[in-house]
Amino acid sequence: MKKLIITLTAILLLLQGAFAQKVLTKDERMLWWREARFGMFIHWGVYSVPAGTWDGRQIGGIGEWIMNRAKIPVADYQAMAKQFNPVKYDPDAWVKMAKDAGMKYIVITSKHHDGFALFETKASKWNVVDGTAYGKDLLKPLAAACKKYGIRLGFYYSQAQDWNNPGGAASRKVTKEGWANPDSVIIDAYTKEHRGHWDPAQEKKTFAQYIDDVAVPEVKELLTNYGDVAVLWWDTPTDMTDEAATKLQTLLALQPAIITNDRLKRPNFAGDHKTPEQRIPNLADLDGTDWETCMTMNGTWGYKSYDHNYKTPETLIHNLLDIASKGGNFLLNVGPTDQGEFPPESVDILVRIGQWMKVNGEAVYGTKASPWGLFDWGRCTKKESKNGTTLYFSVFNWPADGKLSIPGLKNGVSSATVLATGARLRTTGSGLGLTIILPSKAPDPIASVIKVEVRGQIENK
Ligand code: H79
Repeated sequence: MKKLIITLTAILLLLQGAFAQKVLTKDERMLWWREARFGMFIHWGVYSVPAGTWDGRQIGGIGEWIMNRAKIPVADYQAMAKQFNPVKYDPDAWVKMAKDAGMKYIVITSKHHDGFALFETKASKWNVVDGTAYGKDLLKPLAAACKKYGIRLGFYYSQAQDWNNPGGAASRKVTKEGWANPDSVIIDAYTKEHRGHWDPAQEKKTFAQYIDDVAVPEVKELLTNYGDVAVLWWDTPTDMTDEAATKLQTLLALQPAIITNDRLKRPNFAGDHKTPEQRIPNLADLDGTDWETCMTMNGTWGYKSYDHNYKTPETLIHNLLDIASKGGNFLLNVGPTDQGEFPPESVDILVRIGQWMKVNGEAVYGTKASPWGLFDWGRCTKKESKNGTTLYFSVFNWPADGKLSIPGLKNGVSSATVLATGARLRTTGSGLGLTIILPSKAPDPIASVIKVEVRGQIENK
């Protein structure tokens, strides 16, 4: 009897093991992501110390590029890590702000192009534990807070560009304005002959050595030491080879449910989703591939003390609805300070978006693209069930005549309501489409959602 129980237990354990090993399909892995629709990008690192100013000059462009744009020597840049001491870092508060804004996932720069690791690593001394007064892993407590609040956590990792770990790549792009450094001509000639590098310290190893010594072991640590990793967000495949990309891609097996983007290397490594940056694609550009627009709230990803050029909550909510109506995700950035705080403008924006999402989030989460594309008065999303279709019409511009017309909607209507209040609305149908009779005043100054339940599927698409 005892033997039988032991044998049965062993078989059960084996079966369980077999199930855990089951390879997930892409649809299975993408399920939560396609429902989430809204996430937070966080760009944080040593660049938040200079915060856009080097040597008394305000350096143009995006803040996390300051080392490259100002051609800061490796030793000088690394010295700034000593001042990176985010004593006000409160990961619990960060995650709560994301959650209250209606975001379902967070992607944080575990390492940006400056190569600085926000986590404990054995592969390089250039990390928060070994290089700063703060001396603690920043991702561990963030992972714990995400778990607590039910927010998925993903890691951005700059796999190719790395301006501090020797051998890492450096973009060779020259901006229209030229290099920010006054000695631009000399430096430009130097960088051209040195794979974009501007300091001999960057060239003590080959790119292949950098991949083996830093990128591969660090990604392995990220995928091993922080629990479930929802997303691996690669960026800028400068100098990447198929060999290097394969090594990194193989590591993803450590997280069977992980989702990855299209920036590991081009071509041949498409990943799961496309990543339009700072723009929302036109309907004509979409080909059925999953996609996510990443965007800044102001003009920079990494914190710049003097960039107060923030988009309005209205613009950002309209962006989210535009994106959802086209079937994409919105990854909206926050660039915390070197103290570990979200800029106050970002906090205000998140709160305002959260107020809207609390009332109207149903029009975003788990929805699919509009069957009709765009309307001049706003955007549409839809949900399909066995017997019918729910349509969400987010009205940006309230019609002066109090009539919302949806040409081409010929299905029978079960109900039409104001999502925020539940107030029932009258509709009139014709062979051409549906007209919804609206209240005289818009219920929401930013976007008012009209929820319409119709019978059957939408036929014209
Ligand atoms: O992490 C954020 C950016 O730092 C990164 N991707 C997002 C998510 C990014 N890397 N490269 N780019 C974006 C585009 C490259 C822009 C460049 Fe430039 C033009 C590099 C050099 C010229 C902008 C202007 C950066 C420096 C000057």
